[in-house]
Amino acid sequence: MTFRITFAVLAALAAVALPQCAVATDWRVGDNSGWTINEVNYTKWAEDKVFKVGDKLIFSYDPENHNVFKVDQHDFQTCTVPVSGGLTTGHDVITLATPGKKWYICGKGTHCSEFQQKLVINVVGDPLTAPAPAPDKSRSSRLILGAEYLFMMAVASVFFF
Ligand SMILES: *[C@@H]1O[C@H](CO)[C@@H](O)[C@H](O)[C@H]1NC(C)=O
Ligand SMILES: [Cu+2]
Repeated sequence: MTFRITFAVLAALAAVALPQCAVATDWRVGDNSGWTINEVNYTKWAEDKVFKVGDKLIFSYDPENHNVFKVDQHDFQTCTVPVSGGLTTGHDVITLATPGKKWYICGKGTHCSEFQQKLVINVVGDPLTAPAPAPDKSRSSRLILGAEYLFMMAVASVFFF
């Protein structure tokens, strides 16, 4: 009886805690098309995805024709290519280290301005390993409180049943 109750509480705890420590995801930007023009709407590509701290973005492309610049919101909107700092290997792997919005553009020709070869994503923090971004604060703390409550229940059940 004791063990059964303890197990049930621990299982409930795991169910609450596990989704928050989900494994990191590797995102191939544009899926099979990769990072290119005339094939992928990158706004649409990113729309239904949840990017988390620790995930990786993989830009796969022909380095003769494309490259990747991480830019700020203004340069993203105006398609302003920085003078340096571009990624040019054709297989650029970027680890998403911090929560918040990230902007990327192609710096070749008019790929950004005329072909919308640009990607903006929002990276969400893992509340158990990284400080949560401000907009998520109330939601994250409620999840943590829920997990802590269940943990206390689990500990209590070990001692009292
Ligand atoms: C790309 O997709 C977004 C979101 O679905 C849409 O608003 C936008 O008009 C599309 N862009 C083009 C160039 O089709
Ligand atoms: Cu390009």
